[in-house]
Amino acid sequence: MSAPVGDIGLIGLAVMGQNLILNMNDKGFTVVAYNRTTSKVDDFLANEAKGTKVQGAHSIQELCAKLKRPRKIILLVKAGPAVDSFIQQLEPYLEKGDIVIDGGNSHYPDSIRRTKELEAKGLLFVGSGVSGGEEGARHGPSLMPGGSTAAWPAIKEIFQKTSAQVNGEPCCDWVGETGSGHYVKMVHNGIEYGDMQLIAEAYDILKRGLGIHESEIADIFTTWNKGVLDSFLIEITANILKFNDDDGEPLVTKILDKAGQKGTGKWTAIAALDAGTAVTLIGEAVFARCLSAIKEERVRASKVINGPQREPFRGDKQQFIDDLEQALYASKIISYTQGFMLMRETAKELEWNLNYAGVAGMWRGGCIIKSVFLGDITAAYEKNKDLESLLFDDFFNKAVHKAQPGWRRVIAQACLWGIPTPAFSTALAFFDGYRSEVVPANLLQAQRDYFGAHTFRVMPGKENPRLLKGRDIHINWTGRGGNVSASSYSA
Ligand code: 2AM
Repeated sequence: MSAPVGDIGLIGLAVMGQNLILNMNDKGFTVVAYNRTTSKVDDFLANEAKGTKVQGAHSIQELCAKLKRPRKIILLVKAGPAVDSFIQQLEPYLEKGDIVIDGGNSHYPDSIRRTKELEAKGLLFVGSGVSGGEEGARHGPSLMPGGSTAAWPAIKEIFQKTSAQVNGEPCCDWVGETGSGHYVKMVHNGIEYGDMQLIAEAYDILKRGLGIHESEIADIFTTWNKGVLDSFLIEITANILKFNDDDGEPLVTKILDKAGQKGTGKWTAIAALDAGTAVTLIGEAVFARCLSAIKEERVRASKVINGPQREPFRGDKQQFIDDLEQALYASKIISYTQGFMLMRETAKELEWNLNYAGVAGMWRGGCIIKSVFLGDITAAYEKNKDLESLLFDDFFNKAVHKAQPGWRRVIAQACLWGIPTPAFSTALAFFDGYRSEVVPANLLQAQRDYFGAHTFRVMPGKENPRLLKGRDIHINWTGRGGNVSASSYSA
């Protein structure tokens, strides 16, 4: 048999898989393609891949035989059992040091498990976030690989050449251990939910608050896209708002206001609750979609629940629009701050060495949340890889201070108008909580001790013989009952 020619194999010839193969082919790599339904291999070779270096395989054995060592095989199949099934089918034909890469939408706990299982067999596993949809896969996606660290040198060149490039830098770097690639992809999707919700709230305020028509709102977004908000989502929002139906009406005004979701935003919110990290903005973005989904109930409610009489805006309109830009920017800073706090917390718990500067760099191009802003996050983590939160970085610290007055004015005005701003408002509430040396959790602790004898600790500087430092204290608040604390009962 002739020497193997394949640089990398790919299983799963749906659109994403086909596009990623063609992309890797363009970058000079010889890809071997395989699919469960093998007729798709022939179709692909005869059509989309015609005239390329792409090779076909009609069995797993043939696929493995055509690959140079260490073998690298990307799975782009439906997340779940199909991934495990292919790993099982591949194993008999793989040798020590070969690399299985899952580029699908797997949930990170599966990637943690698969890394451990394959490493125990002397194989290497990579779970890679792939973002940017079909277009990204074809012309340069954001790639977020994590897993067996020993695999990185072997796949680095293919991955970094295949990914999107921003200012000559690849939107791909090694994320970290085990399931971290898919974890970071999940957080990326949650952040995408947040960014979209913030833009939707800004649109709502401009439309229902200021009474501005879509065509003019499009111009405002176009202007914003030249400043600190410069990003793909702002750009496409301007284009969407400009897009008219045949009767000249903005098409967006005819779209039913019921948002769908595939669940990765929800995963991020659940992960945040599990980690005990206040990722409130993504949470609100998920809930806003839930509220949108009960359209019929909202229609009924709108008939019987009145909001405030909406007064026409009498202030300086341009000033308010500038404030709104700052409100959007500040809220976005909070959302990313929260997202990175979540990754930091999980990394601590799972003992991952996460490459935070690299993560922001990977998101700079090729994906939905790509923006200039991400370059600033990369810079912040390059300055200090152990940064506690983005708000401690000089650049972002100055930015939120500058944005703060306008941010508050916008939310106050929206409240008076009765226009919901769950994402803007939760961002500001987080900001005010985060910068508070003292929060009213003292009262919560007192309540918990009062009704449940859950005990509390004394505030530094307030110690006395009854309130001893470093001790779990229980007070008999009512003068009745005993002094037994909750930890003394075995409930
Ligand atoms: P198919 O073309 O044979 O259906 C996206 O659905 C990709 O995942 C396709 O390549 C599809 O293969 C593959 N796929 C989906 N479910 C699968 C399964 N249970 N086993 C193997 N491949 C699967």
